Amino acid sequence: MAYDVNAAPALTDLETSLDDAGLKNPRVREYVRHWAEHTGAERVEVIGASDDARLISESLKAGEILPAGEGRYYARSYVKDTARSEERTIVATANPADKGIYDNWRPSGEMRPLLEKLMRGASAGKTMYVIPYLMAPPGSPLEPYAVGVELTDHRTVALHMIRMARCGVEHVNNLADPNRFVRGVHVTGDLANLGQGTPEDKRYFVTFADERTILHFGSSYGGNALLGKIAHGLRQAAYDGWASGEFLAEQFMLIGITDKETGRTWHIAGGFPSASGKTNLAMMLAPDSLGDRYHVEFYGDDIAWMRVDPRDGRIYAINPEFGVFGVAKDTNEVTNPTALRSVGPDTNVLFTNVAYNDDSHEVWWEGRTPEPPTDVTGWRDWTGQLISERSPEEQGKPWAHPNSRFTTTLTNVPNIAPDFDAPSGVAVDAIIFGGRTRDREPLIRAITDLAEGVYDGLTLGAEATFAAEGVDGQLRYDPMSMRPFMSYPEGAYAAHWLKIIGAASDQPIFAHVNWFQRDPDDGHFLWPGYRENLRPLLWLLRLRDGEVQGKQTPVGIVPTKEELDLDGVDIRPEDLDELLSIDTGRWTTEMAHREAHLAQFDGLPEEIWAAHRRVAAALAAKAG
Ligand code: GTP
Ligand code: SPV
Ligand code: MN
Repeated sequence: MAYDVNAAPALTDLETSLDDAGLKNPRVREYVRHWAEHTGAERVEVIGASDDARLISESLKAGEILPAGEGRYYARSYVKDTARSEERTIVATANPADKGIYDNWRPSGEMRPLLEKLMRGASAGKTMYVIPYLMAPPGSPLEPYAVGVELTDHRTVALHMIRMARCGVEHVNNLADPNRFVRGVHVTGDLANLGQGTPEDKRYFVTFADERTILHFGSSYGGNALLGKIAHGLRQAAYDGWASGEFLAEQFMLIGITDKETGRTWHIAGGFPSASGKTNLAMMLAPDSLGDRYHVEFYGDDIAWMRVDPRDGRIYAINPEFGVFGVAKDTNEVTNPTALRSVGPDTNVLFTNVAYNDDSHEVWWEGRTPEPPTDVTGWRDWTGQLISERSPEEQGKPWAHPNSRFTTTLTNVPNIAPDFDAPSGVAVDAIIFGGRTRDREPLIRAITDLAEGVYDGLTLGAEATFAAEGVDGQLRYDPMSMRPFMSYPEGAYAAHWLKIIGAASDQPIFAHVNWFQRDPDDGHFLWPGYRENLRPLLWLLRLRDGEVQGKQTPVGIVPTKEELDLDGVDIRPEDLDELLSIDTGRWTTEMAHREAHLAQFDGLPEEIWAAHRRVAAALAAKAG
């Protein structure tokens, strides 16, 4: 595109608009000026949470979003822009030693000019929204790592950022070091001409981790465009946590479980790969038979930063986010009533890529009700096609995209913990890993040894989902659920885990959970899941407190049937047996795959190899 810097029309007003917004940080102003000129944006607008109502009404007027009931909104994305792209996501630094197996490392000297070229003049005619944000509860000891400024040329992305992060100039105006903020530039590009998923793909999503700069070009979807969330909250923060030696940043949910009889509260953090149950677990309502006694509190559903608090030597976790970007599919009154409350009237929720009714402004997605609405009048699928105009071959297609989502702030979540924004976070009692695994993995197995727990996270194997393009259903290893978000080498990552958790005086117990085991013949889920998932977690906490013993197996401690509170659970006895058993033969085969998986990682700590050998030896002894 021909672009003449001198032609930038209204940028003379830039200083005035920064002044009017009260943006004082000189380094932020310098940065905004640089990228406004570079991208050719027509005007610049600094925004924060207080601008939401105005931005919503502007977006409605422009037809970028549609009303979806009282205080609820709906947006469709471009049809080829519905999920994260792992292939196009890159971590770039100046140091080739930062190259790992999963971080798609490239030299920053090569990527910088590429991104600069793609972004030059690419926001011409558009408004550049300047969004200062904080990825931490205010006052957190990790605040210095949490400050950022996203520049985006997409208003719907700005609306999402306001929901997902704490936004406003106050987060950058009085920094001890005014230069210490993550610089994130998001340029949407011409979505219809980017060759998504072809050899001519023009998209690039790059985190320049050692420069604390994020340049994303070519998408307006979630993790590709909300730079505070995934690029900063996970990739950049993981890198910073490692480089400083201070903390871990993981794709983890974070919950509290309170026993109302004793008043005791435990906290569990845990990683499941994308679209594998973190949000649902964090919003879990106790099963009816346990509801009088237990209550689950939501702290976070996608990201946790963890550190040792020197005051008591325990691991403390915070949720750096301020909202939920949740999967719509299968969310209903039975599976997740909490989620439905959090997207109810006047929540200012934004739905993306679900089905929408032009007349009634209702939304629908697969699993919302057992069958789609019978009267299809006014209903359009996520691509905008009228259901009534579908050809016979198109009848079976889903109405909503499988990765359609809802975006709502934490304060709308009915089970939000009262202390969700406590600056120091909460002490972690247990760390769990899990994923979509159709066989082998039992309902829960507890691990009491640190190296074996870290080893278990590193060997998390699961089916990938529709949350990323082109990988749905692939069985793959997803270490700690961080495979798409890894930003430094895996050997160093393992060592950093051992160091951080190892420094705690009272270490969390580990466990591997699986809600997704299936019957090989008819495919039904052996475990009912959702609200019932509280039961194995209660068992884990009792094990930690020494109240139950479980059954030692080569791969960890499994509950006995008697120990698992199953009052009111609808489950076939043979399914339960399967869920609590370990197939030694199947696990022995798995160990060979694990060995090959771990062998890819340079410099993997000897403790991890020793843990692998211990598990392998225990399996061999069992097999006799
Ligand atoms: P990301 O936001 O992509 O990181 O996903 P997530 O891990 O938060 O996943 P989420 O809780 O949104 O769940 C994704 C899908 O899994 C939804 O369609 C859920 O309905 C489904 N799901 C969640 N928990 C369970 C469960 O216990 N059993 C079954 N069968 N499905 C579940
Ligand atoms: C995921 O894909 O794991 C998400 C959604 O949590 S995104 O923000 O797009 O990464
Ligand atoms: Mn996620």
